Amino acid sequence: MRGVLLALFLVAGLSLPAVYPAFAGEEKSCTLKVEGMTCDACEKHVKKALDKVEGVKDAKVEVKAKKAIVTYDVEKTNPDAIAKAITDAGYEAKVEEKS
Ligand SMILES: [Cu+2]
Repeated sequence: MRGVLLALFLVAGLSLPAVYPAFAGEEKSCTLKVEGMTCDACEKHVKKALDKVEGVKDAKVEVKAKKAIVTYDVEKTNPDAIAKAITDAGYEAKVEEKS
C-alpha cells in the first residue's frame, strides 16, 4: 500500500512540469553577474530592488559571488528587466544564465 502511494506521488510530481506551462505564470530563473556590491548592505539593497520587480518570485543575492539568482514569472518580467532593476539601484548587472 505504501508503495502504491509512493508511486502515485512520484507520477504526480513528474507530470507536474509537463502540465504547468499550460497555465499562465510559468516560472523560470536566471543568474546575473552583479558588479559594485561591497558589503551586506549592498546585498540587501539589490535584493530589495529585485523583490520590488513585479513578477519576481524569489531573489538570492550573494555579495561575495557577485551574483543574483532570480526566479521570476515569465508572463510578468524577463531577465533584461531584472538586470535593469539592479542597474537602477546603482549597480552593474549582466545576465549570465537563463533557464
Ligand atoms: Cu555596501
